[in-house]
Amino acid sequence: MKGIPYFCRGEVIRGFGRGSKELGIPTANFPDSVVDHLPAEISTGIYYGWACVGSGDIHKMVMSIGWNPYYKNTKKSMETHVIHTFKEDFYGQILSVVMVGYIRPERSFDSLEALISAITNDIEEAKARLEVPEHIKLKEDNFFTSNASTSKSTGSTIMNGH
Ligand code: ADP
Ligand code: RBF
Ligand code: MG
Repeated sequence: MKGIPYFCRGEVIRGFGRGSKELGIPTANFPDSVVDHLPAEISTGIYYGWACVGSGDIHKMVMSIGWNPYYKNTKKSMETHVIHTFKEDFYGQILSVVMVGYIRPERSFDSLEALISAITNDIEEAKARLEVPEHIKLKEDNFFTSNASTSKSTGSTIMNGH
């Protein structure tokens, strides 16, 4: 898969407010500055990798990149579901992620239940696929420990392949 691993970070902004959280799948949305920096070779679809909020712990994640065909969005988005239960929301904080693998293209579904069940499968897939030395190694990358991840002023810093 071209373009990955791909490292990026940015501020967590308010998303579409569709109540993903109520469905048990909150997704932290990146601002346009991060979305617009995505290289052309990164195709839309569902990715998995590692994520960390501020200078916190590194967790597994799944990310959706694209137009959410189920909702027919007109704007491309990057939404990350961190596979961890947080005590509080983290709007305004810096989310650092590395995308390490691709799961599937985005698609539309006949019902919200079908969308949720596909996302639940993606989460299980991500959990399993991340358990290999090649991916675990990236968790230790100094991208996650460098100062930038704790600094708000570097909110839209993009780093790749460094
Ligand atoms: P929005 O439409 O504003 O993105 P969501 O319902 O998708 O709203 O909720 C996303 C917000 O939930 C995130 O911005 C973050 O502050 C919070 N949140 C709590 N737990 C998680 C998690 N495990 N993964 C992603 N975001 C989470
Ligand atoms: N939206 C879609 O329209 N089609 C998809 O195939 C799709 N897959 C997703 C996979 C994951 C892992 C995540 C986190 C989101 C996905 N979404 C998809 C985005 C979803 O529509 C959005 O998060 C909603 O706000 C959930 O209610
Ligand atoms: Mg969201």
